[in-house]
Amino acid sequence: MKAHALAIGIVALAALDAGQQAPPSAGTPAAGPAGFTPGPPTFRAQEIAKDFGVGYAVVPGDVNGDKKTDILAISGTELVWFQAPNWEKTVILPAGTTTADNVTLAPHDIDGDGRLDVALGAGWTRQNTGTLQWVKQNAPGTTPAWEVFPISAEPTLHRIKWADVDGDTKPELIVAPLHGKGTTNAQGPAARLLVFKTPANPKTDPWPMEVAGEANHLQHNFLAMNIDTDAQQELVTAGHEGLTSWKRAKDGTWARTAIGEGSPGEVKLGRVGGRRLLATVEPWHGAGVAVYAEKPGTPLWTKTTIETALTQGHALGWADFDGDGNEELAVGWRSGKPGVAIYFVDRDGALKSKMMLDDGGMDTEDLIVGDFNGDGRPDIVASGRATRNIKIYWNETPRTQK
Ligand SMILES: [Ca+2]
Ligand SMILES: [Ca+2]
Ligand SMILES: [Ca+2]
Ligand SMILES: [Ca+2]
Repeated sequence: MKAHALAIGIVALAALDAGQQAPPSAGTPAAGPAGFTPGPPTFRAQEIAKDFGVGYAVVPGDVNGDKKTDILAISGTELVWFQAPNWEKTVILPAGTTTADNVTLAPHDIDGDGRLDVALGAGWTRQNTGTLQWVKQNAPGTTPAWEVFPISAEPTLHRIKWADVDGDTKPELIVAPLHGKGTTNAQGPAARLLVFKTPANPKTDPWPMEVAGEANHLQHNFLAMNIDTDAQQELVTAGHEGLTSWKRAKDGTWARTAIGEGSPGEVKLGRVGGRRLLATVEPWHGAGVAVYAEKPGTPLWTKTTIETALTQGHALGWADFDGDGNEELAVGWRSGKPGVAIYFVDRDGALKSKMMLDDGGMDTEDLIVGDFNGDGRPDIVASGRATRNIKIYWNETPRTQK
């Protein structure tokens, strides 16, 4: 029975992908990663947006407060949301509202009125711009439904996230530009890492800002996690200098520690066999995927390379897709023959197997994991660059394990 269900799942995915157009750049497809084996997780793809433009980022969030997790997304020009469970699209900010391109977003109820707001980074494609603003969701029936308020500006602003780095239970807005100010052709000073505190009146008050540090080049992404046992979160940046953790002391000074060697460009936290693993794309926009295993007693996590043949690896996400209690790693890449695949590793970070999820139909710019239909099985949402689409990959793995 199980093998039969698995075969149907693979056929369904293959049929869906057959209808996809090849990305415009495809002539002779570049050789891609090899060595894929079937399942066991089964997925059904649903395309919720076509002709979306460059799908720079997707994030989860309950926009309308009905306890169902919706999906927010940005193209270069628009901020939109897709409402669960039917994924109807609503434009929050139409083209022309922000300085093109939108590049990063982080939902949070910024003014504490119970309605989800959105912090948004834009100005990506213009020289020496980089704008930071928040988008307030007004009460239902109000015109306008959403309003934009500026926060700050930083050249090459690239990734933002909310994290509680001082342990006061209220998250700060963390901002990571890709480069330092004045960088040209990737040559220049290190990029800053910035922390903004939400003021009492975020519509009118200035947002207090702290510089956590200025040490990374090609600071492509970061995450927040609690590395130790205190209340506050630490930051882990992925950049040319490797994986670096950042910890704030009570006096507002920051200490940084190298925790992973290499030159990674993305980073996501997973757990296998009770051990924490950090996955990266390496190098920045590169062909490789590495997994770093936490090693008690030493700051440096142990690195294992599990993939070397991607074209422009760009997005990662960990979840327990097969229900065995260990997380697997979803990986998305772009250009050449793009795609999404799932990698199975052991608790040391060594590759056990990998399965293709989308072979050519998703030029992956961003990817998130989460349970988007409340059935207890983690799904995957990805947004495309050349394919200009957004897909949900519904996890339909039979619940026979665990
Ligand atoms: Ca909702
Ligand atoms: Ca709000
Ligand atoms: Ca698993
Ligand atoms: Ca699900």
